Amino acid sequence: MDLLSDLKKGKRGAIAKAITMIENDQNEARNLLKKIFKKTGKSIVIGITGPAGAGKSSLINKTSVALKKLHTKPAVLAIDPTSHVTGGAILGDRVRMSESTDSGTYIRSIASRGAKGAVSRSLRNSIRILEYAGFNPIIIESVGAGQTEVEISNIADITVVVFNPNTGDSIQTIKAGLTEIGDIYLVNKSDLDGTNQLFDAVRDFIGESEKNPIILKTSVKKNTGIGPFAKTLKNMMLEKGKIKKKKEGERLEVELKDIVLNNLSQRMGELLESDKTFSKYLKRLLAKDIDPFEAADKISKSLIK
Ligand SMILES: Nc1nc2c(ncn2[C@@H]2O[C@H](COP(=O)(O)OP(=O)(O)OP(=O)(O)O)[C@@H](O)[C@H]2O)c(=O)[nH]1
Ligand SMILES: [Mg+2]
Repeated sequence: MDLLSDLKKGKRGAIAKAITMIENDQNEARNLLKKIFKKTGKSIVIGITGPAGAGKSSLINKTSVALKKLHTKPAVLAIDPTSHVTGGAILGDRVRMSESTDSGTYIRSIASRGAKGAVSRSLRNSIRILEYAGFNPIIIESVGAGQTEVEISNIADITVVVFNPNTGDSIQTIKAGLTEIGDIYLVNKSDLDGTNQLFDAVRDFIGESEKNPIILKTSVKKNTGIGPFAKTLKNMMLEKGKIKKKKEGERLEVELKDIVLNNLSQRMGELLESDKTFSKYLKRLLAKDIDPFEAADKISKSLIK
């Protein structure tokens, strides 16, 4: 099977296989990325974040159908906050997203656990796979903020924050700084009481934001507000497309630093295993002859000469 040409054709099996490769960080994944990298960096990434249960998956389900009607080809990556062992969240998301899958949207959960940086890495590269397979926009669902390792707003071109009326959660998250990141704020479950109060509260809180974000009311249950939300996204995609190149440049710089630091840290770890200075100061540390900070300073200085 020619994975590359199947990917290019947008074949689901090929996409699934490629993302699995990337998650498992195999050498094959690196080879694949080498081949597709040139063709990536243009699709718009939409991050949808908000408290657990805010209705992110349900919204994405309906919105992707609406986005398809607006002649875009959306794909979805859900960052699974739970362990892959239980599978609970994945199954839940699959069920809630069944409509969008039927309409041809590609949906996939990716694991949120693993070594530091691993989530960002698999997210960035899964986005590249989906882009190569012809998808645009690529929608990322993540529970926000501070709960996932990934700061979704660093990866997304458009960040959408979802709130619900009558939950202490929403006001808490507003206060906790989610108001800094959004390009769009959704008061979802607008079929419930307290919608107008929350809408006003969000408007007041984001009043000073430089981004001048858009606030919308949506109800998945009543199927209201989804059309306007999709249209807003489509317009914003065009707008953000113009500054995509600059953004992509900034992100590549961050990514390159991440990878170099990661490589160095790994190499240094290996060096320490057999380093004489390390064992010398470790002994002195164990004898309480020196404190950990001083010992670390001495070792670091001897390593970086
Ligand atoms: N009343 C009402 N319920 C909604 C609405 N949207 C979603 N729900 C319900 O809210 C619950 C959570 O919805 P999800 O779409 O799973 O929310 P989520 O934000 O993806 O949840 P996590 O991925 O677990 O963080 C489900 O029972 C939905 O049916 C809405 O507009 N109105
Ligand atoms: Mg969800």
